[in-house]
Amino acid sequence: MRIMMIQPNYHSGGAEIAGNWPPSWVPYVGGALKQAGFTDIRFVDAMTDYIPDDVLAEIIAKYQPDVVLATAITPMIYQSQITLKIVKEVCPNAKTIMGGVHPTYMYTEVLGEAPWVDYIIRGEGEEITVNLLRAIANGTDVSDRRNILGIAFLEDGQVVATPAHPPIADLDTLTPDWDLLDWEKYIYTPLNVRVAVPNYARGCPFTCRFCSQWKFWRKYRSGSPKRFVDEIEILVKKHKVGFFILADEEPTINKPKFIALCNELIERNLGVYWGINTRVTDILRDENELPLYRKAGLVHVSLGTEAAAQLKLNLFRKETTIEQNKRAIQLLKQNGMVAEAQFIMGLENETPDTIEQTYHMALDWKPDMVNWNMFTPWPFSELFQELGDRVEVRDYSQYNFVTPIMKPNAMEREEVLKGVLRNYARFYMRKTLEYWFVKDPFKRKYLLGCLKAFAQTTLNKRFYNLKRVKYKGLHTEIELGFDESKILTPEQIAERKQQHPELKADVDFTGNISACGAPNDIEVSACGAPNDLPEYQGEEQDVPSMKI
Ligand code: B12
Ligand code: SF4
Repeated sequence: MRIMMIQPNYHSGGAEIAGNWPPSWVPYVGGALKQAGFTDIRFVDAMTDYIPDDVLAEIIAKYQPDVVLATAITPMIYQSQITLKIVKEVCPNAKTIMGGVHPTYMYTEVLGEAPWVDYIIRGEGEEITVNLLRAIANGTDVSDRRNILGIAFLEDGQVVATPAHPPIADLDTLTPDWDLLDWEKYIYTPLNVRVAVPNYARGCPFTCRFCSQWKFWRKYRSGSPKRFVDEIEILVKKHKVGFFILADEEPTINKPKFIALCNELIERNLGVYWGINTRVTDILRDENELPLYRKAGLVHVSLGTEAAAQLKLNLFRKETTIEQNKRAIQLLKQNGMVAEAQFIMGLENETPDTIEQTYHMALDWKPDMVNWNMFTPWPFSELFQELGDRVEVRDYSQYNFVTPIMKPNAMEREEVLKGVLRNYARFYMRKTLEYWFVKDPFKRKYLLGCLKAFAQTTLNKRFYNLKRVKYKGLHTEIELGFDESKILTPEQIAERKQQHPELKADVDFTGNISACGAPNDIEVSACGAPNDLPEYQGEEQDVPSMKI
């Protein structure tokens, strides 16, 4: 069976400006397929290679795949739908499969808009995809699909979603196939080395209301440090990777294990540098271990310092304080790491003053880098349940952290964007000088490399999608470019909610049939498959249990 995996050609000009990034779902899902005996797999990275649709059509037609897999985060969803439409046009018999965070929750909407998608994989992809492809290979997928956990599809015009597949019990059973990626093209600009995005832990034991990742993985798990470092060794020795970013939401929560991971890296002395996203509280907790982390090659820590005001922190249920943020940044810097702070902008209470405050807070905290991300109301986040009635912009292609989706009460969206761009300009103008005087030569080189990435992508207007900003003398005009047909009036929002309740996100993974086709209102389905979700609790001993 010929399998093609496609990363859709979507760009937004945020985090991707630091280089060309390999999509990790490909080695992880592709590796599981290979392990199960599906060896004829080809990957097309239409994103990194900026492959236009007509060229993609030619590539697909030439390969004649039997099955095509495409991913979709929220802003990529339309391009992912288009990608699979092209597949059906050029290879009508090929089965089209979509996975990733957006279709996992929004399968009803996706299948309604893109009925050419044969299957949606809901949640963690490895085991479900193998089960589905086995059925496709045997020719039994249509007859047996109601028994395959974790998928959604259209049947006689109706959306059918099976209950969730259990989370993968042991992450050490994952078999990522790094050979599927063409490593020459994945370069991290700051260090000019090959970059990888391996996955050590999945899930998050916290419950920030604007985020949906903690729900996506459903249970916090991490692999064994030794097994994980085996993968890093392959990446470094075989594929010449010089830098990696952990794909994890929360890699540090299990401190003894994280220390073991660092010790393993130190022992193997692979000469690789790496970065993580983590929580401020973990950095404060690990103050004494930070030298060890740095010795293990951890050079870049991005902190979820999301909101600049305590009010916002409380709204986000982030459970941290402004003082803690400042202290964590200091600690990282004292230990020779690059400290990156994140702000979330554009909430309903944003004003020109609060935007200005974030700039001054950035100066006060003195992080090496700052990102001002636009608040993005994922339609499957808890916060959306409150805000949904006021989210008129439903053009998901702009749900990308660089576009103000919400209109604050006291400002226009364009003003928010201008304010944020002004903060970036002022902050990095200062840093341009400062970076040259950083004492640690490695950190200096790294930061100047970051500056290069900023400069390059500002010039070619990829950074923050600057194409939208037109300077006319002293006047700046911004064209946000929303698809007008996807901007709803309050009446349309109310009508949609009432007449199409099924379009709501299915965040509980319950699906709408039981595994064997029995009705969903009995506790355990006839074949014994549970209808409810597995317990939401930390698997590992020192992980706090979920607060929902
Ligand atoms: C690495 C990363 C990136 C890299 C992307 C590398 C790449 N080429 O894909 C970079 C830095 C470029 C990036 C950019 C952006 N990112 Co990003 N990124 C991540 C991060 C940190 C890890 C993703 C990852 O690799 N996970 C590990 C893999 C194994 O998991 P996975 O991709 O989810 O895949 C699993 C399942 O989803 C499923 N699956 C996924 N796809 C498919 C497809 C099929 C067919 C199947 C069967 C299964 C399947 O199976 C996989 C294995 O279980 C996540 C946050 C996180 N911790 O997950 C954010 C995240 C994915 N990013 C996000 C966003 C919004 C963006 C940007 C829009 C932000 C911006 N403006 O910069 C851009 C978009 C870039 C683009 N052009 O599309 C959001 C998406 C949220 C959402 N609701 O959609 C996330 C979740 C972060 C967040 N805070 O919410 N990102
Ligand atoms: S700490 Fe909060 S924002 Fe980060 S992954 Fe966990 S729930 Fe999401």
